[in-house]
Amino acid sequence: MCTTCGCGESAEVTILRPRKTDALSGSLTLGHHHEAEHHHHNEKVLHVEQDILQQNNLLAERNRGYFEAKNILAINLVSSPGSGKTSLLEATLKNRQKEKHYYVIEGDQQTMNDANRIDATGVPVVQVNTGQGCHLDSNMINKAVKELNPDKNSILFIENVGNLVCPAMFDLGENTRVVIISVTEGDDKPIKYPDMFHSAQYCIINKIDLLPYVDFEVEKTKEYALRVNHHLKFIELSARTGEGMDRWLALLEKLKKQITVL
Ligand SMILES: Nc1nc2c(ncn2[C@@H]2O[C@H](COP(=O)(O)OP(=O)(O)OP(=O)(O)O)[C@@H](O)[C@H]2O)c(=O)[nH]1
Ligand SMILES: [Mg+2]
Repeated sequence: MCTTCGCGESAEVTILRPRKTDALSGSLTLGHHHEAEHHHHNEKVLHVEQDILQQNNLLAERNRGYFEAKNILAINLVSSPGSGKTSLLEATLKNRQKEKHYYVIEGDQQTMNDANRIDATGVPVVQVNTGQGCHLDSNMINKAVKELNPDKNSILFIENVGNLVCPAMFDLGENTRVVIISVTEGDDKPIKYPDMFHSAQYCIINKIDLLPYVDFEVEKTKEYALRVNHHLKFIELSARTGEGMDRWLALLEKLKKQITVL
């Protein structure tokens, strides 16, 4: 269970069976007494959740103000575990422009593994270990940014904890949110985890080098993702082979120009 957002104490649970198994079909009906208990319990969870999110949003606005004042492009990378967030960052930082300054905040429940990988590229990085927490929040970013003390006009990448659910709810004060889906995950992820795809502006479809070996239809994924967020823009790439990386690097360039105050 996540001790920070309380997501383990799920507010609303619907239990359904597929239509085909007719004899067993339909949702599981909870008894009246049980239902009432659940309702009461849900209300409590909801209030706690609102308080946590409100606090988070206030501090996220302060982070946003700080980024704005220093002309920092802050990008929040979100995905399920193993989609290739760190690999994308490694490939990006190896291609970095010498005149620009880059910083990374790494989020994981445990280990320094990802921070060590970024450190090997020579870019300043801090690791946030969330323990039992399943997402980064604006307070963690506030502290990590103070530790990093990024230069004006720099680019700050925030790699969120691998999780397609909770990070969607937590604004970190970033300028841009990028969701990554890799082709080994199945093309229905956008409709199974709509909040994450709804909250992002860009979607990277990673590991396209593996497309010949897996059942994954890129067009179907895009169609599903557009159903939940019709503004979403896509980049298909392979962090491994470098195919499509030019489009990602061009996007970073465009985003950097957009936030620059002349
Ligand atoms: N074939 C292939 N493998 C990739 C690609 N990108 C990442 N991988 C592999 O996928 C695995 C997970 O990559 P990471 O970059 O650690 O993924 P992550 O999203 O940072 O994982 P967490 O931080 O644990 O959530 C590693 O074994 C990578 O080498 C890719 O484009 N193609
Ligand atoms: Mg990682």
